[in-house]
Amino acid sequence: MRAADLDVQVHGPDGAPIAGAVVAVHLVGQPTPRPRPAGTYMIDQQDIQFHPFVSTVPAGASVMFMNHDPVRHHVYSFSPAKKFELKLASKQQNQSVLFDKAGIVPLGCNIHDRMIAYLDVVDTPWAKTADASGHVVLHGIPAGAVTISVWHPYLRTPGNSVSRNTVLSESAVHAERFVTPMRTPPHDPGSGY
Ligand SMILES: [Cu+2]
Repeated sequence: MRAADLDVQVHGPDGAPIAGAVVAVHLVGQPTPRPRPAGTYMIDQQDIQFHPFVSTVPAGASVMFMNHDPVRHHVYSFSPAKKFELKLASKQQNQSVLFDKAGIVPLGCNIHDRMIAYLDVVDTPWAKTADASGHVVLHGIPAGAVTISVWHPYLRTPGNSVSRNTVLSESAVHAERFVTPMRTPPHDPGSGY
């Protein structure tokens, strides 16, 4: 199959990179294949924060929750994509949760109100969380028409998301730039942001 690479840069109107933005690609005119979970997906809890602030995981992935704090946490989500709660004793590790349905899963802690994180459970093999420079590279996308979507909890857009269609040509690196307004975070999301 002829494939293309996609290079996406996400930043605000002031030029500041939007770290943690989730970039996802769906095929247009043909079904997007289901993602296959591979490797280990982890959300750490340290210094009374989740790390990372935004995670991208394929539907069907098991995510390991780890607690490095000397206190306990009580992780929960009310998301339609996954309702769960998890009691983690201090320094407790290796409790995993299966995320089998695509959607945004906000995470909170019943004990620490300021602990907030997000999981974007995606239904495509081509999705990734932007690095500190707001940058994502996705490899091996079939050439042709695609929809590129960008999601971040603080985007000031409907659904906290923006998307556009484009056509990827084979063997070239296709570059896209998204400039999108952000709202002020309700609190300091911490160093995992
Ligand atoms: Cu907690």
